[in-house]
Parts: sequence; C-alpha cells; structure tokens
Amino acid sequence: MRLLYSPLSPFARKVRVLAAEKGLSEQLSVETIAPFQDESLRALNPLNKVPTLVLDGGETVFDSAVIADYIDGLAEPSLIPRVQPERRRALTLEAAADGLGDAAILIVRERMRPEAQHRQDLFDRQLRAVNAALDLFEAADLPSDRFGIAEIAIAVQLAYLDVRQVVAWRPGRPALSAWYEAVSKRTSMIATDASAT
Ligand SMILES: N[C@@H](CCC(=O)N[C@@H](CS)C(=O)NCC(=O)O)C(=O)O
Repeated sequence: MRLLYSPLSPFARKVRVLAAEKGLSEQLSVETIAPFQDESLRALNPLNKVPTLVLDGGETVFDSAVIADYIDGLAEPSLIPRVQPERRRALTLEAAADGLGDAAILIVRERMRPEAQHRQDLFDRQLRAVNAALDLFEAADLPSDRFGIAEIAIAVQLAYLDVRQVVAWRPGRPALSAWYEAVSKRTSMIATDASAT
C-alpha cells in the first residue's frame, strides 16, 4: 500500500500513528507530497488532500477516517471499537478532533495571507471551534491505559496546534495537558513527529 502524505499533516499522522500502534508500519510505503503546491494528487483523489492511500490493486482510499478504518481492519487488536456505545463515542471524538484540525488549518492558511487581507471573522469563528473542541477533550476524561482512534486523533491535532502555534491550548486545561504529556512519549508518536526532524 502507498500512503501519500505530508510530514506535518495531522490527518496523515493519525493514519501513521494508528498503523504504528498496530505494528503495520512496514506495510505502508510512504511518499511525501505537498498538496497545496502539487496538483498531481488530484488524479487519485479529487480533493487533492493528504492522506491518500493507494491499495496494491490500484484502488484509492480517502479521507483519514476511512483509511484508519481500513487499516484497523487489517489486524487485531481493533483500535476502533466495534460495539456501541463505545464505537459512536470514539468516532464522535475523532470527528471533533478532525474538525478541530480543519479549523486550525484554516487559521494557519489565513495567517499566510498578507496581514491587510486577514479576515477577523474567519479567525474568530474557527478559534471558537478549536477552543470548544479543546474544552470537550478536557472534560472527556481521556484514558491513560488505551490509545485508540479517539485518543490518536486528539493527540495528533494537539501536536499540530503546537507546531503551528495556532493557540496556547494548555492554560485552563490541566487534564488534557497532563494526558498529552504522557501520550506524546509513545513510540508511535515519537516515530511520526516531523517537527523533531
Ligand atoms: N478530512 C480530511 C482532511 C485532510 C486535509 O485537510 N489535509 C490537508 C493537509 S493537512 C490537505 O491535504 N489540504 C490540501 C487542500 O486543502 O487543498 C481527512 O481527514 O483526511
């Protein structure tokens, strides 16, 4: 399988962390691409986004939640709960983390525009989404003994907030800060930390 990704993409990192946690990293042949500069991905994925997975038979799979679901099905143990209510709770937290990521990327892209063209309403609205998702995670009582799809999705987005300096998210969120401090030491998180290279 070929995984097209960009090193700083939190969505691509979610897939790589999941594969690492399942011991499947070797099965992913990773190729970097810069989706905002390189249009070649569009032939495989009409959205031209990373991550995009190309299966050995040529079939293309996206987005990150679908890729994660596919990889999770390749080997035990499952990191996406199969049974309700755990399944919907985990997938809802993953959706909140992914949505936080979408908002964070909009903020980062907006900051790249000339300052005179910045749209304050965009910053305000996307920051409200980021902060509300962070408050949800702070209240979620995240487990220290499990690193499944919800926890992986949250951890990679917190890392992205740090590397892109989107927002100082730790003040007022002691539980989330302590949880992240612990999970960021996992081998899967260290091996996929592009900011450290
Ligand atoms: N919902 C998508 C989001 C992926 C995404 O936004 N990727 C960004 C990089 S972090 C991208 O490739 N953006 C290119 C573009 O928007 O043109 C997923 O979960 O895979």
